[in-house]
Amino acid sequence: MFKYAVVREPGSNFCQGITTSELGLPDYKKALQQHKAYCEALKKCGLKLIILKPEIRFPDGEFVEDTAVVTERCAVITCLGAETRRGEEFKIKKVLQKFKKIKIIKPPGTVDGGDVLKVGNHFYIGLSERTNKEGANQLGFILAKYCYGFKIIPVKTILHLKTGITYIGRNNMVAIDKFAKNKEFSKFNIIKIDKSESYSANCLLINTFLLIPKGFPKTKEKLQALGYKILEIDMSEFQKMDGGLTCLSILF
Ligand code: CIR
Repeated sequence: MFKYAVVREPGSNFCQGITTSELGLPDYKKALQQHKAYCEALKKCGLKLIILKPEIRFPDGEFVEDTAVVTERCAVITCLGAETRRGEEFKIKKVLQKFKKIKIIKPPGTVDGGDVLKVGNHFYIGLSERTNKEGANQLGFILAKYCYGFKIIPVKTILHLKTGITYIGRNNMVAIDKFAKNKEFSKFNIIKIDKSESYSANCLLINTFLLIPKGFPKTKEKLQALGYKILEIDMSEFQKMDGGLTCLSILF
């Protein structure tokens, strides 16, 4: 069970963050409302929130997930793959060190938390444009020291591993076609996401609730049929900046 979530409000210049999406400029007011609704959903799941203020020098700062990998036994502060985002992790480290033993990914290693998929005591680490081999290995060795297993998974064509696949408990993975076919994940029940709804492969299980992005009816129907208690969250403004549900919080 998770008890805490670290989140950061989006700053007024968050539309200056990195994006590859062609969905247009996000609306700041709407993003703030959506962020508030996201925080309310986390509270509904029983979490205590640690809410950080935006820092203007980090327009991508609300995507806190990328800055740390938190486990039961330690927290690993990452070295972000995008140079413009380096430094976002300072405040996160200050918060996490009150709760966890801290380990650090060192350059030239880079890791984004969005590439790290935890399933119980095992971690899948995506090798992407943001997470390099050196970073993935550093993270793997740290995790192994704490008795976790890990496996490195190549990620191409999408931003992060969890952009395309997330674990939602009960041996269920929600995945886009590319990962649904990957034999590394063949031991899971795969809920395959329709091509037209690929953004909804990023779901977030928090205790007894499953958060899914709003506006993806095919995914919703499949997950409802499996008996999940679903909270639908409007993510339109964060989607425009390539962010998904998992990106907006660090849970532990
Ligand atoms: C970036 O490109 O770094 C941000 N605009 C989006 C980061 C999304 N984070 C995530 O998927 N974990």
